[in-house]
Amino acid sequence: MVSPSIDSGQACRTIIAGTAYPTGLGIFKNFISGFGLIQAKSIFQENQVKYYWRVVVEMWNIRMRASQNIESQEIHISGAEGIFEENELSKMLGIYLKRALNHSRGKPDKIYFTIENFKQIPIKISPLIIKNLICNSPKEARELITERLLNLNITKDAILHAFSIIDSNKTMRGAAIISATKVLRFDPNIERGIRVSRLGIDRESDRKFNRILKRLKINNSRVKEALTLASKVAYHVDVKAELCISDDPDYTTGYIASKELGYLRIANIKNSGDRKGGRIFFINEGADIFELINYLEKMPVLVNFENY
Ligand code: WAQ
Ligand code: MG
Repeated sequence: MVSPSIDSGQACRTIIAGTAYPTGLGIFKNFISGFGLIQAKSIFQENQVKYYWRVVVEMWNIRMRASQNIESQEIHISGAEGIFEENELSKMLGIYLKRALNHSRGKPDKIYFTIENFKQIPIKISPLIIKNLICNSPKEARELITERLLNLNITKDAILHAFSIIDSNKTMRGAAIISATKVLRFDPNIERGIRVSRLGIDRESDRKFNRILKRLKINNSRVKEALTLASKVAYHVDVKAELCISDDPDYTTGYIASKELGYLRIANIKNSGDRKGGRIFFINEGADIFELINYLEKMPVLVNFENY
């Protein structure tokens, strides 16, 4: 058996001695150790077997949500999600706490944090392409959204269903999952919706991402988080499109997104001061709802900008 060599090009933090098992071309074998997750990869080069080892740094998912109690009802103020390395946790907790305490929807009286370690290796996906549409009014924006979604074979009934959910007075903290053809809603708790979780930006491409957004003059955490979420959602085979309107009264740019459309930003999607907003996922007929919700909530996904 060939002894393992260290691939210095990978993000090696700790060198671990161990035995590699031949796993076939390009296939990773994962082990959990006290140090973290180890991947041993074998590749064949000129009839030689080489084993490449790397330690995958343990990742953490932070979830924050802030709410206000009004007449015994928990009203959603803000939320945030991300995947981070352990050494980033305290910095990110501070950033999320500041965000929760200074939000345009109001002062929360309860802030929940979930900080969860996971061992599953995130899948890496490419981001949707960013495009911009200048709209002069919410009415014009809705006409345009309708036109684009009809082109994706989403029915008029489904589009009106989506707008009626966004226009309702009860702001959810998650997204509604609805049929792209009929007036049907699938997420089990319609007061809450489904929260897309375990998503983040691949550190290896973060600098490139910042450069791209700087060039577009939109380098801020709101755009980064929305594009990351839209990319994870659109990646699922049964998601036809997403519509997003912020529930923050001071943020009037929203988007529609899909594999075909990309991430289509729409200015003046609502009037300033409007506290209504939400996210809607239009899905294919016959989709496995349980599997889809599991993917959205549980599957760790990192967006990588290397090939953008
Ligand atoms: N999963 C599912 N739904 C969510 C999540 C999540 N992780 N986070 C928020 N939502 C839903 C929830 O219903 C909110 O009320 C709604 O989305 C809006 O959330 O390119 O700021 O955080 O300039 O207010 C998009 C445009 C901004 C960014 C979106 O949304 C750009 C935004 P907000
Ligand atoms: Mg909001």
